[in-house]
Order: sequence, then structure tokens, then C-alpha cells
Amino acid sequence: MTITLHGYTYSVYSRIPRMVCHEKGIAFDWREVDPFDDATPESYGELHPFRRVPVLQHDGFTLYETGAISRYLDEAFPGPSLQPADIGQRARMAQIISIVDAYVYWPLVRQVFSHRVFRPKFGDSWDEDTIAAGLETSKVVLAALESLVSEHHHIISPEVSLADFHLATMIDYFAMADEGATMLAQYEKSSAWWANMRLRDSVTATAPL
Ligand SMILES: N[C@@H](CCC(=O)N[C@@H](CS)C(=O)NCC(=O)O)C(=O)O
Repeated sequence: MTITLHGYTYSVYSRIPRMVCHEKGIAFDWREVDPFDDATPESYGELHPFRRVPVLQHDGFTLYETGAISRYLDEAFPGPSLQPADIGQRARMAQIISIVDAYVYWPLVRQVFSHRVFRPKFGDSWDEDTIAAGLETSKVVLAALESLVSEHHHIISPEVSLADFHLATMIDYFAMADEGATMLAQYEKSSAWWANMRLRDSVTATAPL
């Protein structure tokens, strides 16, 4: 049985299946692919036609799209289940994952984190207008998440679920920007959720920065 994850060290999306593998005790081979590097071989397009990361390969089965990958890992392997049995909570989990993909990734990660933290760290130029636009959108996103966070330590249920990992990687990066940390602190339930999640082994063990 061979499991290979093609991903990029600093990628929020690549970190999600790494967290899931950590939670479930799944060993895998890692292939580093920088989707932003023009030198990434043309042949990578055969694995991922949109040339993004991550991609999972398991015994000849190839899968891209992180939500699908983490569900597959959860269902194909033993270990604790990371999807709630309750149908309403499972729907909530799917909703949060969808919100993260559609509304969280771009403003919190690509606009705020990339321009305030990542680009300066690696000597690239950044754009204050992009950060300001990202922060403006982030208010709407965080308010929406705040209204969905459960009273428990985890985002939708007493047990941790795939929604927690999908969101954790993005909030981790967002909170590395001073403005991001300040904004997150204004949302009580989300802050309490992150204060708990950030200590989890799978989160600390996969931290890229
Ligand atoms: N819908 C994809 C999104 C993956 C994604 O956007 N990954 C980023 C890295 S975190 C990427 O490959 N970006 C390359 C690009 O934007 O060209 C998924 O769920 O896996």
C-alpha cells in the first residue's frame, strides 16, 4: 500500500491532508511541488490539470481537490472518524469546508497573509492596497464564521472534524499578520476555537513557518 502526497511545504491546502494523516496515523511519501514555480514540469498537469496542490495517490488511485482528499483519507483508513455521525453536523461540516474554499482562502491567505507575511519574509514585493482589501473582506468572512462556530472546542461539534482542519490552516496564516491577529481577537467564539486548535498535535507538527 503506497500513499503519496504531492504538495508544497507552505501551501495551506497541502497542510490539510497532512493534518488528517497525522490524526489518523497514516504514513505517506511526500513529493514537493511548487505550483507557483514555472520550473514545475509540464507533466504535473497529468496529475492535476489546474496545476494546483495537493494531489493524493493511493495504490493507483489519483485524486485532487482537498475536500475530496481529506474525506477519502478519513473513510479509506482506520483511526478516529473525522466526520460527525449526526446528519446536521455533517452538513455543517460540508458548509464550513465550502465557505473556506469560496470565501476564506483568497482574502485571508492570498491577500492578507501573502502580502503582509510571506512575501516580505522571502524578499518579494507586497502591496498595501491588496492587504487593505483583504482585511475589509475578512471582516465579513469572520463574522459569518463566528455565527457558525459551536459552543464546543471544535467548530461544529464536541469532536474534531474535517472542518476544523480545513479552517485551521488558513486562520493560522491569517493570525501571523498583526492586523489578522487583532481582527480575530474581536470574534470571541472563533478566538476560543483557535486558541484550542492551535495546540493540537496535528496542527503543531505540520506548521510550515
Ligand atoms: N480547489 C483546490 C485549491 C488548491 C489550491 O488553490 N492550492 C494552492 C496552494 S495553497 C495552489 O496550488 N495555488 C497555485 C495557484 O494559485 O496557481 C483544492 O481544494 O485543493
